[in-house]
Amino acid sequence: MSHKVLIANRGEIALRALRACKELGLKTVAVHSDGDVDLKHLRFADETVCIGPASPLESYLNVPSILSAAEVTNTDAIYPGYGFLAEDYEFAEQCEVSGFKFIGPSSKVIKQMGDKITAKTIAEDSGIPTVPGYKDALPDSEEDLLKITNKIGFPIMIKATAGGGGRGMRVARNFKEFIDGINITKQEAMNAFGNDTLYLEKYIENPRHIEVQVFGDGKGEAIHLGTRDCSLQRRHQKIIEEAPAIDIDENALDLVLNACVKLCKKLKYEGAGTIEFLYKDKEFFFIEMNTRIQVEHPVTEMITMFDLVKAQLKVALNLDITLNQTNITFKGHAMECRINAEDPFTFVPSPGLITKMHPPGGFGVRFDSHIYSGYKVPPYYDSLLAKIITATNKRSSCIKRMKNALDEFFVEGIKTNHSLHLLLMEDEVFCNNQHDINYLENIFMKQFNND
Ligand code: MV4
Repeated sequence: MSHKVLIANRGEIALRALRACKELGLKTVAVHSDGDVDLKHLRFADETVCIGPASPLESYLNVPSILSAAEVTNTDAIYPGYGFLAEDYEFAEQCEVSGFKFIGPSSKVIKQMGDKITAKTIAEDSGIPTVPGYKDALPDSEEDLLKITNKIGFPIMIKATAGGGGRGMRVARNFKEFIDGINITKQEAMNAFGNDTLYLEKYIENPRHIEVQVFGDGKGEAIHLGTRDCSLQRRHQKIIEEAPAIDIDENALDLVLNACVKLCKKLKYEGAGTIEFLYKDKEFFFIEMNTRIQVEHPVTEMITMFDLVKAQLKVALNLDITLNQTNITFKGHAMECRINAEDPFTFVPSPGLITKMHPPGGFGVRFDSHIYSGYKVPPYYDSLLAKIITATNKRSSCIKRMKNALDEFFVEGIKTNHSLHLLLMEDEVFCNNQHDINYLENIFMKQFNND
């Protein structure tokens, strides 16, 4: 039986998925917007379909248009990638109803994890450590609220259950800020998500962001593929990621990895998933689960040689695959630098024509990118241009290899954050792995403030 996969995404991840499809002998349909006719992967797809105008709402987020493209091409399965519709449970549901396999977990699981209180409860039921807090309906009286805040202790983070990824949350450092914060966050959550249910957590100050890659076969078998450290970020946009996370307490890690696998087995989780944690003082605290492939998946692939995207396709299409934890081994260290089309110091997007560019190469260098000399970066989408991934036997040499890769890489015609990455590879705090989630924004970037 031959299969046809529609890739409902763009840019580097669409190319990544297309390459995996071709390796598995799958037919491919690449969809694109009017503003994306020059995307690299379109040239290698069996078929291409235009799904609408450049505006993402009218194309990559346009469910009827994508389903029509699937219909006319006689598609079997839809690959969502990350962003756009990847974690939209209604899209997953509509794919199934229309007779197309959604490549990912069931719409039910996507929906459960999309509700952060439900996700936290599911995590706790599998023995995953979570942040102490309060997730019942909040009382109205200040007296009852005071009892709750006294129990948790300030600082407290107020979070919307429909939020996530940094949206719908606020820190309160005293009771006045707390009362105001409840009201504001409720308002914002109602406006943004149409759901104003809140929950509370102790605010963890300056933690690291560690995540666990999981993978399930949808039938109750599941494995983990270790950790990633994604602490180097700005405004919830990761800049550098690495695998494995290092300097982690072994006992705490062992417990968390086993609990993550238990959760996936219990949910009969299908495909790739990421369980996110805050890590502080040798303790892990669950924050949320992402039910999609992530941008940073290559660093895990480079230390395990487990092809996550091929595995996603295999599980979804019922191709031969057996998941066995003992077959997963970890070797060396991998690091990823996200190259964005933006000013390196103001972070203002910089779309436009790439007049000239040269990719890095060599032993242990991976370049996941859709760009080429003459490609025009459209202004409508995420500014990710390329992921440079280096893999070696240990972190220090990984950084050296990344420096070389960055030196070789150049893009002319538009601004990129290339020079920021070069500075970070020389930064003492980063090189000593002493950074946390606030380091880049609160400390590192301050040296460039001239006001
Ligand atoms: C937190 C936290 C501190 N304490 N929860 C941000 C995104 C969402 N996934 C949850 N987030 C946070 N939750 C408690 N109880 C700090 C953050 C946070 C953060 C987490 C991971 C990576 C980057 C971050 C940047 C700012 C805040």
